[in-house]
Amino acid sequence: MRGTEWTTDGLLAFVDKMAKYHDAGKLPFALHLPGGNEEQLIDIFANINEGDYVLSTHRNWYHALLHGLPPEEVEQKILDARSMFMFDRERNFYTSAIIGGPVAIAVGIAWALKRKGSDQKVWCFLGDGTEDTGHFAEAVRYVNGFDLPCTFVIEDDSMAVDASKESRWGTDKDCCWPDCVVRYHYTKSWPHIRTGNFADLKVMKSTMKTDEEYFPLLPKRKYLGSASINYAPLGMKFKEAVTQGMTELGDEGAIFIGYSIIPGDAMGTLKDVPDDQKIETPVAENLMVGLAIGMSFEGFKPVVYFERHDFMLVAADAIGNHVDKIERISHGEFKCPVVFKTVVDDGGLFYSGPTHSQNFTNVFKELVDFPVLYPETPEEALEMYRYAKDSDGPVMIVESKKFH
Ligand SMILES: Cc1ncc(C[n+]2csc(CCOP(=O)(O)OP(=O)(O)O)c2C)c(N)n1
Repeated sequence: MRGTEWTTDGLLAFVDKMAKYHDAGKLPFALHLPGGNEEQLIDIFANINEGDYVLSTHRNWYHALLHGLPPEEVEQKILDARSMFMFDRERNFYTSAIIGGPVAIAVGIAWALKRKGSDQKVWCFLGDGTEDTGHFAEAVRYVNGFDLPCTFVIEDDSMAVDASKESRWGTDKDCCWPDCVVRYHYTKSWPHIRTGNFADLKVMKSTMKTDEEYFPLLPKRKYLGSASINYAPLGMKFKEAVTQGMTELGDEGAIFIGYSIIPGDAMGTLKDVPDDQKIETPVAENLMVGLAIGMSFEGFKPVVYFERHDFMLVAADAIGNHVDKIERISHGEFKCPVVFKTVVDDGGLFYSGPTHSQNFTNVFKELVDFPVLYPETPEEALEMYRYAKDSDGPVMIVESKKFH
């Protein structure tokens, strides 16, 4: 059942059933009930086709139902602590509990669909609290500028948790966005979180499971190369080996994303990659990673280039909360084989100071579960980029300028 096949009463009855589960203590975790926007959403989903992508939020149940996820599946996922983690790879349904996360991912999917000449579109739903974020402004500007097939729908109840728009911004006037953004106003019929009623704590305690029971850990991808390979000398310098790694990735169709990659060729290392596989982005690090994530959902192999490691901190949300967690929180439905290439400016001529010299390899090793690699020889550099090329998961490779 999709879109207009749903009625307001049908949607309300679904939520009412979940609210009763909550009050009976059967949902011992965070959940956000939708309500008050049934008619608006039924109208909007009349324009959303099967096969289109729908990206949603912590408050995603209506979007899931209207996009055709069977109610019994949505119900089961809610009972399994996946209220904020509702995914369906087959129906192109994606959510995030981190506000501002999905907007950049939506852009990447839309870029991929346009590149493929697809008729599919992307619909990204967000609240006015998410509209507050810089991530949203970057995403809208990119979709508008490149005319990507993506519509952002602001579900504006004028509140972020319990804070009004006026208290957050000094005015309750709507912000002005281009045509790829539509907005509807509504009044939420439930509190921000849960139902507002006391739940039965005894039942809650007996139902409660652990993090790993709700979201089993996936086998860790490990790079074993350095320990297991006796490298034959390549007879090339470090930078030549990196360049060779880029060329091999390019030969397999990888898309290179970042700034200083068309003018500059990522310090010359992309000189043998065709320009139409390079996207010179705005200086918007979170958007760069979102672009990569979204493209990877459509089968592209993205390589995101950060010309200094310290710039990557600006994209910590996209890397730590999304790239690293997508597979686990979606129970393996969505994979994200993104390659990160970055440089630590820690040596040689043109010293650029303490910030750009920082090497965050160990910080990222703590932050993420995927391999974070630091090649020290030309042989290692090429082998690591070959590993990244063939991996079906994310990999980060940190190049020190002192080896270049
Ligand atoms: C990056 C980030 N900051 C803070 C939060 C905590 N948080 C969860 S929902 C929310 C407000 C969201 O408001 P809005 O986007 O308007 O959605 P609504 O809940 O009104 O549907 C906040 C601040 C979060 N999930 N992610």
